[in-house]
Amino acid sequence: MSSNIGGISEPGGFGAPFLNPVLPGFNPDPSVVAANGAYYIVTSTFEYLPGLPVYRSTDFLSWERVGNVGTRAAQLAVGDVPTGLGVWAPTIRFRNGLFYVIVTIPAGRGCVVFTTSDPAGQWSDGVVFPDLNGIDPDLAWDDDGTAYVTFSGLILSGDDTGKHLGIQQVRVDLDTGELLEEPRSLWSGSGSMFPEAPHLYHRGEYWYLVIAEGGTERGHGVSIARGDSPEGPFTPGPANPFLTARSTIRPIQNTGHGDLVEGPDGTLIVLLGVRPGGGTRAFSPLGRETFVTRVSWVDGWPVAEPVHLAPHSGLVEDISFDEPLDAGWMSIRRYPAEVSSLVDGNLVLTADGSTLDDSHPVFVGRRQLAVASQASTVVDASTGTGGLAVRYDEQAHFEIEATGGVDGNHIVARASIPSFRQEWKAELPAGPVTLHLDTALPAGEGFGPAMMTSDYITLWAEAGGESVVLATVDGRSLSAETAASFTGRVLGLYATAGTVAFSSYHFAEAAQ
Ligand code: 6LW
Repeated sequence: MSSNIGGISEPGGFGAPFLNPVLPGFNPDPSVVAANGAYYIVTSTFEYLPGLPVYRSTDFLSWERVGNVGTRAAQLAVGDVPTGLGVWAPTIRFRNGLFYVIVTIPAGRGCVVFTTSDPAGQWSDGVVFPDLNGIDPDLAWDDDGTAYVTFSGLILSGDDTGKHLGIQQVRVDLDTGELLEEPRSLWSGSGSMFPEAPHLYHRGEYWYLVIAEGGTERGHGVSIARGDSPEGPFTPGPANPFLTARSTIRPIQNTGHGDLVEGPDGTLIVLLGVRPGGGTRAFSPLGRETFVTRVSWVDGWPVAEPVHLAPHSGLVEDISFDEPLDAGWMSIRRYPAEVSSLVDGNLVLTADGSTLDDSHPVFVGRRQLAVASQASTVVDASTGTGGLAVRYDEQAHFEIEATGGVDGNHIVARASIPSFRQEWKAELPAGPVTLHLDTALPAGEGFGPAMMTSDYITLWAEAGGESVVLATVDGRSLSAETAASFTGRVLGLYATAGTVAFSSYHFAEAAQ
């Protein structure tokens, strides 16, 4: 068997441990559904476009990115959303031949449901629920076909903005976006903060309400209650949270935001987690990723196995620009096609006055898939300035760039974090430049400042037979815990002056 994420393959085998993360790199808030002989997962994308990637598998081991829900600007309308807002926490479901994705876009369209009969194809324009004030919507139907949206009552607009009403539920008309009653409060967990990410399932004789609580950081966990009807009342499970990594030594932390599914050989829970690194295990460079673990049922209650770490190895992406960009390329608040063009086997970016410090940079990127990695690109910067960056957001990004000229290439490496910036400069001969951005775990053993970080990022360049290392920078500031913009690391190509042409993008996992 093989694992395949946007063209990345490696051998593996189904069983414990799984290949985990299932979806490496920036893939938070996963939701999963089994339909038509396959499994589908969608994840959050915030201000990145195209939005809401759809991943497909038939065996839960080999995953392929088959498309995105948000392929047209008006669907997600994140063109002006503040960083960290945008597309939050989708739920994917299937009923009567139709796939549904319901999602919240805070500071945007609010709660929206999209449908399609082909999850790899085009999704609908979306029906908005203007009166639904909350996040993390779930969709379920009772046996009569009544549609229920169960959601986390974090108030997003009006005088009570920021107040949390716990888990709420409302019957809805999916065709019009109308609420058919006043939202009602449901069981909201065992008392930890931020009850969220509810999912409602009919299984056997019970309706089960699964929620996340404890917040999406180290306290995260998954709790459960059950009742005789989708509206409750719900009786809490005997051991909540039934899944959490809090206060444990486990390599995957923050496990929560789970969605249950019947897998190839038993129940699974798909969830988010992080891989903290460094001496105090404080920094998670890739952000929140998608993991899976097994669930068994004891007396009608789920018991979850710890989430095992079984990472992909040898991940490689070797991309030339002879073919249309695949769905793994993303831009910020704009689509890749709005900021780039493909000309004679090159990805061409034309600067528009913005830089990586701006909300709308000329940037086309892909998820960083492994903590230790080597990324590179070959660029012709003879008519502009462009480079290779790793970013969390407009305040947290490291990059290496070239500005060409007849006398040679001026190379700049830059590290920007909130309130601080440093630059390093070098000169290389004229001609095409290879820009490199390598990430490596701290080398050596023991305890001390050098071992406290998650990784080190080395920025270097080659041209005309010469190479120069400009800087090795501590990577902890580009982590989920420090950037805190809800996203993850995205590696990408950008332009800040004139026009630049990239002829390749290469990413390879490095030995740790
Ligand atoms: C998501 C919610 C959360 O909607 O973060 O802190 C939001 N909790 O479950 C964005 O991922």
